[in-house]
Amino acid sequence: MKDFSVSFVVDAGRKDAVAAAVECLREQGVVCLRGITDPAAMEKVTDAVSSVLENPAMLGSTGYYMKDCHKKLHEAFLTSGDVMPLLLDERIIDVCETYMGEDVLLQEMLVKNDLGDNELYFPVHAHTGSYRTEKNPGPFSVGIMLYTHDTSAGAFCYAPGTHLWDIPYGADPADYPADMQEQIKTSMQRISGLKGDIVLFDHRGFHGPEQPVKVPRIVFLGGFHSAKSHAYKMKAPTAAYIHDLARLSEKQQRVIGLKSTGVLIPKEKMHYFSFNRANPRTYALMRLVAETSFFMTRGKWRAKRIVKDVLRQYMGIKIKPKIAVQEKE
Ligand SMILES: O=C(O)CCC(=O)C(=O)O
Repeated sequence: MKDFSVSFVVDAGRKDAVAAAVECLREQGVVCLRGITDPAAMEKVTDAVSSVLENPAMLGSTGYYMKDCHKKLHEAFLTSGDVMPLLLDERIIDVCETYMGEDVLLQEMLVKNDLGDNELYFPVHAHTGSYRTEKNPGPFSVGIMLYTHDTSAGAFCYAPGTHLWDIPYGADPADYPADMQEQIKTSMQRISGLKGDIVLFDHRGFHGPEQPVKVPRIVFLGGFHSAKSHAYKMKAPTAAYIHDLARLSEKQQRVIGLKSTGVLIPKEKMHYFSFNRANPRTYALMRLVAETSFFMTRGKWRAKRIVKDVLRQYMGIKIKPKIAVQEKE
């Protein structure tokens, strides 16, 4: 895949960074804000991400989610308290709100670790804003991606200018006339980036990760949608820790949903909570293993209790029950 040939990087240190980013979004449909993330906060975030990606979340243990064999996922804001200020930087909000010309609300935000298994599982697409309650022409949501490491192979790709078509034939390039398909193919370019870069993109333009590739990649991925055209609702329930919300400004709290009127889809319909639906046999097997293990452990407890009762009743030996660590706290 060829790298983006036109200028799409805006230095966040520029005085006119917001205006320049909005201009780039209008023209290309995509922009990369460089130098916007605090390097020390980025370090803390990447350490937290590495730790969360070490083990699967099972029966309440912390760790990653996996609905298919290609990628690990996790809720962005539960990864580290430093994530929210980075992804809800007021300059990012200003770019999105100026571009869309109205207030925005968080759509979703997750960590995605594509494993680099050399398969094409997330083909090029555009978003149609199907969750909208009010459909008007023009932008309805802006995607956001934070690169957690320098990224080239497997980076996000975008076909500049295709956002201006306003998705006349839907999400799938295959449904477009041949000349438009050709244009999507030839204009598609890779947004190689550096650790800490924030990429914003109009969801109506054709995009997707570079695939197939053999290298893994970890990004924060999500979006902001127009509040009005989604009835001031967020896309889905989004988890965050209360003490982290306290660090946010009023504007950030509004965008993260503290003044939203609800959600458009329930939690169990969210893709990263769909392991049981996507893998029913594996889920049934893992459930059987867990439940059998707990059943056997209950048997062990019972046997121990019987022995203790016998010792107490017939030999007068009393064994004090142990207090678990958490119960002492
Ligand atoms: O993972 C990527 O690079 C692309 C993400 C994407 O296509 C999307 O959020 O719709």
